[in-house]
Amino acid sequence: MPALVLVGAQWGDEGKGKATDLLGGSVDYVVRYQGGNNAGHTVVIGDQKYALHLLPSGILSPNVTPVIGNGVVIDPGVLLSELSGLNERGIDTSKLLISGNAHLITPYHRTLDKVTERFLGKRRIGTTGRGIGPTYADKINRVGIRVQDLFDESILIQKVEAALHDKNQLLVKLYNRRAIPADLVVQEYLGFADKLRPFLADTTLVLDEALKANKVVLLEGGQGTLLDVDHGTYPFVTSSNPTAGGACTGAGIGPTKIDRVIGILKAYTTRVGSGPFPTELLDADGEALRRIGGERGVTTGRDRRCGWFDAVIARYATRVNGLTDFFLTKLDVLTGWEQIPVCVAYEVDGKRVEELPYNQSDFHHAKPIYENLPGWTEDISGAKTFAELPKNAQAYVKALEEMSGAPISAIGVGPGRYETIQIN
Ligand code: 2SA
Ligand code: GDP
Ligand code: MG
Repeated sequence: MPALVLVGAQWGDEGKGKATDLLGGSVDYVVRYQGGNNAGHTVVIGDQKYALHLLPSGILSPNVTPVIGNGVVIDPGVLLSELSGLNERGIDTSKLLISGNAHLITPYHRTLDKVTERFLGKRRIGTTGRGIGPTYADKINRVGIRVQDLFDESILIQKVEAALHDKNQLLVKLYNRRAIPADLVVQEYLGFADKLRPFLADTTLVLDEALKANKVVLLEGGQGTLLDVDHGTYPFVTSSNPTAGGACTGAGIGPTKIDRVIGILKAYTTRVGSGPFPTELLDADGEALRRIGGERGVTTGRDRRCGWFDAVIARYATRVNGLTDFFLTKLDVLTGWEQIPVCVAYEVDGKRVEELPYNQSDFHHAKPIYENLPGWTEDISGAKTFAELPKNAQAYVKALEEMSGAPISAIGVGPGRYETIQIN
């Protein structure tokens, strides 16, 4: 079996960490291909809960080789503390491989992220403040620092000086902040070199050899489809490509190697940060979803905005990712509602539209058109098969499947590794 991709079908936090962990027993490599420590992927194994930010969720499966691909942006201090945190809990992280081509987040990227958000005021993106956008901007602008630069002091000095040349002007003159001395950054980053050296690898070559040897490679996305810089709700997006196409560039694998793309889909919708969200609930139902679903940012602790399921978005995710199937998550959170509204289409300027409007203003004005589906009251967290679900829960899943354009192959009924119904 070749490679498979796991991608968030909404605005992130659909439960990708749990899904990756669940597949961990049947895959050989798990690769993060974009994003950085803005991600927060939760895995619950027995009574242990892990929050992973930079490391692929497969790091918790002993048989898996975890890989940080070239498309990821790495904050080395955060990476090392995440590694030592796992080591202290008895997790072996020695198999980790890191691409020498991945870009590094530096203190000036973090500072720029924060000051630009402050400057934007009400128009801010609501970033995680981890320096993600400025680091990707430098990558595209060809002034980024890569992992491999840590191993050549003179190159590192040149690159940091070049990168800081205009940034310090900006910081001092526009944002009224102190300049960041290049030598301090260089000294700090040279200190990371020896600690990262054991993990350094030509990851695209490693993955190619693995695929040739019939190993299974899982490409794990961060964030979600609607946060994609090309296909999301721009500018309220992250600065990378979580969609399936990004998996190819971010891991260095050709599209012909991928035969399955799984969309992780929450049974309702959430979003963190600013930007349009047609089914958002600003009432007691939204509050209840947040409370029951534990909808709080894993990285920043921010409350997540909550709303009903949006089939327009799910159909869009099927289209732009070429999804083969969905894992539907958090169905248990909907237990207890008498009626569950589901957005089947939007009304834009008095007209019914079935597909996500590509025009930003249209999407901002889109009003959800709801259909009410009957709810259920039985506790479903112990259900092991589809047949064990109450009839109305079965009908809810079937309706979502029909509207979303791809089959649902697994259903999450709780946060634990095995609280999942597999559908063949
Ligand atoms: P950034 O920091 O530049 O990537 O922010 C840009 C937008 O992307 C959103 N974003 C996220 N949305 C959902 N979950 C994310 N990870 C954390 C989590 C979020 C947290 O798992 O809970 O802890 O707040 C994530 N990362 C980035 C972000 O909210 C902006 O809208
Ligand atoms: P990710 O970023 O997509 O990995 O998702 P997060 O970890 O940010 O958020 C998902 C949250 O939902 C985590 O707290 C998970 O433990 C939890 N979770 C995942 N699947 C399920 C499920 O089926 N039911 C419930 N109740 N919680 C779930
Ligand atoms: Mg998350």
